Amino acid sequence: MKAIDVVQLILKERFGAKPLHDEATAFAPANIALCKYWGKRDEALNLPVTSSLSISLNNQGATTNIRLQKHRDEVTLNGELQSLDTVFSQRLLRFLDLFREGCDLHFKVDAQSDMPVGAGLASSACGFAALVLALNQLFGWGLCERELSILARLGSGSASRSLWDGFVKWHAGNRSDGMDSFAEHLPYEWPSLCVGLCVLFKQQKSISSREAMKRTVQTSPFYAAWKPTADQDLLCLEQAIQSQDFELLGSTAESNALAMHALILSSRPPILYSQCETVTAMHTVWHLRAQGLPVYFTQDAGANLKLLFLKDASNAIRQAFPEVEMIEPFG
Ligand code: 2P0
Repeated sequence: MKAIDVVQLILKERFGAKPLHDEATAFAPANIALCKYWGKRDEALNLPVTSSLSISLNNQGATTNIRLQKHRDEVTLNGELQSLDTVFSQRLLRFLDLFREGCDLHFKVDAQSDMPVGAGLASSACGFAALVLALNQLFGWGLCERELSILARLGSGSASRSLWDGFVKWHAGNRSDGMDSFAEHLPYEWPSLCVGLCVLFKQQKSISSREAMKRTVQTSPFYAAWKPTADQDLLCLEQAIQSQDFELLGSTAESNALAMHALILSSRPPILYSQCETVTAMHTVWHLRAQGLPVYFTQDAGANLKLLFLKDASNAIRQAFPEVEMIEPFG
């Protein structure tokens, strides 16, 4: 099945209809996975091998404005006009093509991202989620959250989780059309929980998560261990969230991230997202923990770390990581 078939299934008679408005704007928060999505069972539809669970970063994310244009597409990122043949523009335009099949429609897309793009800081997730929300307004589709999550997934898997604040679970599903692979908000608040963004490296990563994911699935001798590990971690995280057990949350998220990076490193040829600064920061976290401070980290497809801690620990975290950007997901 192709992405456009899924779009037709969701839009039904609205497929191919003209937009209701000339422009629309939407915001979507960035999300950080505590149980990671790593590996697809269907690359065209971004269907995952495992379910995953994330926390959204409140008001940090992407704001996307989309407006109709007369003659040609235009893309700007943080106010800068992008050439249409960059990877960024191509991915975005290919996604827009799903919604203008057979119509002579052109768009101007202005994407504003609070997160550095391509640095393993969840920029594509919030970018595609904001775009889908903006398209829903522009065309006046009136889609429900589940349908929006499925459409966002077609742009980028992790975007399916960026439509809500707080904790979000993406169900892997098992249907080949992916209609059971969508995310949903988990109704739990945890006001004292903090996420610290440790931006150690802003440069674009050398290999995209899409490529790295594919290589891991195809070549890591350990990939078979990933599904049972992620399934178990997901159960622990859900239990930790329900009972507000911070040690269980932090230790599970950290181990899950390290297991994902171990898989990635064992790909052939190998991929290592960490830089020296990443490893130093990991040792600092472990040292703080050995001294009794409850702090954990998670790491996505890049060199940066995200710290997990409770508000009481903020001062100690600030001393150890002066540059950290602190976010209160429920603040
Ligand atoms: C996640 N990541 O769960 C994992 C952990 C990065 C590390 O989802 O190919 O940009 O667009 O579906 O969503 C990053 O991969 O990949 C990602 P595609 P995506 O957040």
